[in-house]
Amino acid sequence: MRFPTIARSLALIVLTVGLAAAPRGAAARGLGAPGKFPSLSPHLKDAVDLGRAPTSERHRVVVSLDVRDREGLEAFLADVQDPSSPRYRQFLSQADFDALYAPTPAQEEAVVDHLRGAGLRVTERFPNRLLVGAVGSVAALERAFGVEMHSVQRAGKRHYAAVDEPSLPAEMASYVVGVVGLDDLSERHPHVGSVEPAAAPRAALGSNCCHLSPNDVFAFYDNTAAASGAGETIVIAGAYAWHDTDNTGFNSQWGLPQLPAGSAQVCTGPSTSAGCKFSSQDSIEIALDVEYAHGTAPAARVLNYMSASTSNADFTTMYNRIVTDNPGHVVSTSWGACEVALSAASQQTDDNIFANANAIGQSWFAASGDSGSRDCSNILGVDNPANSPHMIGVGGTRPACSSGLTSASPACGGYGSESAWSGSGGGVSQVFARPAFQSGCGVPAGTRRLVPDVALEADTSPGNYVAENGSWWIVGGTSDAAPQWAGLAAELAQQSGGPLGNPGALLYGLCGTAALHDVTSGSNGDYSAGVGYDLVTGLGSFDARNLLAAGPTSTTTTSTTTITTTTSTTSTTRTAQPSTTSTTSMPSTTTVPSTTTTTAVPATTTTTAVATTTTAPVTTTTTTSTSSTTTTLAACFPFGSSCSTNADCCSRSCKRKGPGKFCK
Ligand SMILES: [Ca+2]
Repeated sequence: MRFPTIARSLALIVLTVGLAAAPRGAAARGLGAPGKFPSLSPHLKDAVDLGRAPTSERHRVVVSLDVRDREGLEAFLADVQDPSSPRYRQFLSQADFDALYAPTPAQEEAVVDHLRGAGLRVTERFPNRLLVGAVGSVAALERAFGVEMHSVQRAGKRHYAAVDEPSLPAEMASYVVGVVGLDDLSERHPHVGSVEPAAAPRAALGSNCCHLSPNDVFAFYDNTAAASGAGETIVIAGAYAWHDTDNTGFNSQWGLPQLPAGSAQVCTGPSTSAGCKFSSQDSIEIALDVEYAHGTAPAARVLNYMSASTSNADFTTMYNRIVTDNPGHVVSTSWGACEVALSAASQQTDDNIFANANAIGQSWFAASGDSGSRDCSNILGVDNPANSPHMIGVGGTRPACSSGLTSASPACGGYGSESAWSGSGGGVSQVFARPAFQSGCGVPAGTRRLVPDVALEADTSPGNYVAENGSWWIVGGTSDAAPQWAGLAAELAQQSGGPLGNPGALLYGLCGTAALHDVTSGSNGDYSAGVGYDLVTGLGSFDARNLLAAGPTSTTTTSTTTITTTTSTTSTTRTAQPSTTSTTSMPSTTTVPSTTTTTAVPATTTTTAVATTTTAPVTTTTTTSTSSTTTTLAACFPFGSSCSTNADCCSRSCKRKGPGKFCK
């Protein structure tokens, strides 16, 4: 939005004041060094200064600590996806990651001490030490970071914002990425392209014909259910709760099993947070996500990790909870914000979290946005976090069934063709460098990260049936596409007998094969789809049967040790290789594919509210909306929680300290 001249000149005053005065009073408090990346909101230049913020206002921030040995971490992430490397698929435990690549305990302790010294309350600490969450008054924030907090107005709304780049004690500047949450000028949005009410599907197909159900996309993308995600967990990273009755109604309508036991909703903030509640307007996103992730991989558990709010600080906290809880191998997010609206510090912080995720074997998928090549107020740009090099960005297509999807024959007959969806987010990142896996397949020359990596059906026409708040809706957007790719990844992980990590190298290596449908027509505005990789649909969409056939399989390789020891021993290691390549001459036997067990259980889920401070015990609130059995989330207690066995602490251990035992 453009502002009148007077507003723009006031906006300039904000910037001028900020630059001239920073860091105001900071030197006196031993501050003076900025973080490694700018934390100020890019939107500050469009905002009108309303003067100093009331000192009693309280805000939540996240201080981000950088990974150690970034080069070593990136080399590991390349090796762990390279079938010729001895580190292939040897993902790290979180404890290994912490020891090798996390900020040091002393660094984290110094940040905590600094925040407390300024009068802030530290609310979150994490095993990977990448974030320290804190809350406090404007006065305390100004003391901690040497900034002035102002009230500002942008696009007709009142906001708050630091008008100076935050400063830190000099010794911290070398390892602090920056501060997230010193303004509320941008927030996360769902990538639901369009929502239209629909009459109950099939019951009134006449005027309502014809939209896609999970069965239709199952047929379209050749999903045979040979692997249906059994034993896997798909995590939805977003905000707002689902209604169990929407899930049960949706699954009954389409003949799907109900969500498997262990499916649950996890609030990553205080249990009273708005982002952890059902919202008749905003829960459409989670409804779409859970229904189509489940539709793609019906035997996989689904967890809804809910951010306390749509703020960047709360989303960052939620992302890191998914990594440090590590409740599943596959994560999908359909929430984003335009790259040009987010600070570099915020984006680097989240990217570090996603790098940790990839290192422990998690595969993350993000919707690439619904505004085509102009993601932000008609400005050429891409969407975050789909732009992260440790994320698979998922764009959108318009599908055409080979037959059916008519009133007379409502079922989709199978794959006909696809063209690019005009809303599919895509383009060139101005923030991130290109990941090594993004090569070949006609990827244009250059050094910047390109978006998206892949695509799937997303056009609002024909659109997908979604049940939410007791009603049926027709929904489109790249939000359709990301959870279905996550479902496919759950099937791949099940087949491979272990986590995939970032599947970028695998997918780009499959360019030109029957595993992927190359999309060659259509445009998202500034870019057109074409042969090979393009900035609208990436590598294209999947053929599930063929991609599973080309993907890693679970193999048991028996290798004789060559080191002479006192006794001749054999060691059995479990490795997996893409079935299309032969990289070893060692004898191998392929284990039987996992038996798919589809268990229909009552779809009641458990809402687990985990206390946000790492020193507080876990509070579990069980909410049952039906009288049927309640499933229970295998709780993953945070660092410092009381525990009885190691299993309580997931990747951590339960150790005695004083009179009790705690997760360490
Ligand atoms: Ca293409």
